[in-house]
Amino acid sequence: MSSEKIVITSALPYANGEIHIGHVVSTYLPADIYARYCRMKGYEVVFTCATDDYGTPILIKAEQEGKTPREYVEYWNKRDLEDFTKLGISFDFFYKTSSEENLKLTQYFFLRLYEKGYIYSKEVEQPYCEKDKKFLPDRYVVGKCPYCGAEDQYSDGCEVCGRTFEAGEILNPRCILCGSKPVAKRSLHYFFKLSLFSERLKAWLEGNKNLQSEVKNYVLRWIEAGLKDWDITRDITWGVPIPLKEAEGKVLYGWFDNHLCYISTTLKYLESKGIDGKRFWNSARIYHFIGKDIVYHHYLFLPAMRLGLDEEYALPTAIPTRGHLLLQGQKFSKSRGWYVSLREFLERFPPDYLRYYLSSITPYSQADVNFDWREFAAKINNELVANIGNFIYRVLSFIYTRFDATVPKPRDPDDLDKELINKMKETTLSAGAYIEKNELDRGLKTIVEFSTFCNQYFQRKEPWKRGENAANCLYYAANATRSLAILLHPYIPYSTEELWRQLMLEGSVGMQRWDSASDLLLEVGHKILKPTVLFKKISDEELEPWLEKFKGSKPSG
Ligand code: B3M
Ligand code: ZN
Repeated sequence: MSSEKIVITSALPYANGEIHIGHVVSTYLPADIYARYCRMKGYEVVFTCATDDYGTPILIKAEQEGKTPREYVEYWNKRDLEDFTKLGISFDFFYKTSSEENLKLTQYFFLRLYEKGYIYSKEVEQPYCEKDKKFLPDRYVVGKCPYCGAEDQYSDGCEVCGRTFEAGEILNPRCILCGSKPVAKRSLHYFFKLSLFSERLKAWLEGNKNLQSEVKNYVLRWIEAGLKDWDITRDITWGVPIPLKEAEGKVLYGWFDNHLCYISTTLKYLESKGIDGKRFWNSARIYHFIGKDIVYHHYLFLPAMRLGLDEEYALPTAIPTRGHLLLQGQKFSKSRGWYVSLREFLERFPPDYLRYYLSSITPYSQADVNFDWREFAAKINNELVANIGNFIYRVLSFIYTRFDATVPKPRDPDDLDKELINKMKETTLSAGAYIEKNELDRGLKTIVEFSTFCNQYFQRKEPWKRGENAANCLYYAANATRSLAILLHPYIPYSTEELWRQLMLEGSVGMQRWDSASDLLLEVGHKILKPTVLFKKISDEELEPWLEKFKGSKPSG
């Protein structure tokens, strides 16, 4: 048994609207597959997440709904966890950035960085609405992007060209509350000297062999181009208060505290188990799973802040970064209705169908992934139903009806049996190696190929002709179904638990050792239940409403 320690986090969803299937693809599903796999390897795993509760968009929404921001974020915190749980995302702990623990850790980081001279203050001009009598940070102001000219952009960044900018850079600004033109008013702001970290960040990026090189290279180019200091102040009340007398009424920018929540949440969980959280953190492999839109924050701000505290809290081992999900070749857009919420999806299809399809089409890269309804149905029908499900059902029903529900006693293995045993061992090793490297799609492909081989094995053994072949075939094939339950578990946990139950094996499949998938542990004489099919075909009628809703798609660019 390995005593390796693993911390896994996935990017924190804003407590501001429901989770959709686009969020799942880059962040939550890959992190969950990785976490489940690591647990089965016998590693000590902590898998955490939280809602990202602060920020002006949330404050604005809460104001519009007549709720306090705390009430507002509590609602979404609960909703998000429900949705994730339905999808089988196995967080050990799901918490929030607005926790007491995160407040303490964030203020601690702020003060340490401030003492060391990594944070300085200066007066800056901020947009202020004279009618509403308040400062208007970020999304309180809309206008024209100074870089690409797109209209109706928020003052902190442009959704069209992807650039981020400072307050005051936006053209033709107006207040979102009343539409009037803001005036400039002076305010004391605190800045993090990101520029001071260029060399250390470069050394860390270049020295860390686990980071994806394509991401690393463009982050290195940003450093070459020169890093700007980072305004970490907001003149609002919803956020972590800046712990200085002269900063009363000011809070920290959400991107200062949110990634610290990875640490505060993980430590809180560990400490609730009586474990020294900081020690665990600093001796673990640490993975932060993210989507490519937040690379800047995770590859620059996050490591710089930890470097600023001389790695009192260790830097990540890797930051697995994946692309966005397109829907029928187009970008998700809630306002245009080009969007499927996770909840809505799971009302129609089993969670494992989404997990299976997305896992099979999502590479370990920045490439965007396309959700296509017909391809979704085809994958489920041809692979999950006709390949994996077919093999399992054939084997179990054969044993149930012809062998009195009992695993038969084989003779010495023939060449074909030996080939199956070898394939089982090879697949366990190679699928595991792929998952370990985060190449989850390749891991799955290897397992599906094993299942294809199993079908051919069954076909070639022709157990229905009885003879000596039958007992060997069913003994080895039954063991192959056990292996498949283990190997597929990280990807499709619900169906593999059901298979485990039908196999009348003890405990849960999630508690088994990954490596045991290469062993013949289903014993002669073992009884099984009457099998039922694990996967049902998606019919044209089920698909129709979705094709109708998302028709007229342009081919993806
Ligand atoms: N709340 C979500 C996003 O920008 C943001 C992630 C925080 S991770 C520390 O997609
Ligand atoms: Zn106004």
